[in-house]
Amino acid sequence: MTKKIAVLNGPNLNLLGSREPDTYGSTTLDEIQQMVVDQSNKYQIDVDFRQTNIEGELVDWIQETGSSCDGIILNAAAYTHTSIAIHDAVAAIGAPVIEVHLSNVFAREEYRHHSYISDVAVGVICGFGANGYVLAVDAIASMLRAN
Ligand code: CA2
Repeated sequence: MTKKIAVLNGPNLNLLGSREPDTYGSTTLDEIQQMVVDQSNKYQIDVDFRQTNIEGELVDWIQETGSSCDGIILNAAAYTHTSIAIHDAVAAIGAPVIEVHLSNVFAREEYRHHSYISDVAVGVICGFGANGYVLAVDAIASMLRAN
């Protein structure tokens, strides 16, 4: 049966490709979406790809896709380091969540070293740029195959 994943992106990730290429690379979010869709097609996985700058909307989407999808790839961006609401939403759903960051947050400012998501995610991928999303698709596909 065809599986479905959601890829949820948080604040300012819509700016990818336009600024801060040294930190986040030059790939746009639309290009990342295409990379995710191409990789997911290899596993016959459908993709629901979204971005929002609004914390509550991200919480709503985690709740919604947590029941409509088989897994979630989540880059909550700056909310990763601040949001107990997103922690609680991830903890509340049944679907597995893979946390992704383009940059290696541990090689950056101290305030980026703590994540409210990591302890409720199945795993974390960070520091591989846009390719991290593709690696996350591989990880989720292998998890879903095992189920
Ligand atoms: O490395 C990541 O993927 C982050 O989640 C990106 C967040 C940052 O707050 C996290 O610590 C790590 C920031 C996303 C902002 O994206 C921009 C892209 C281009 C220009 C400016 C911001």
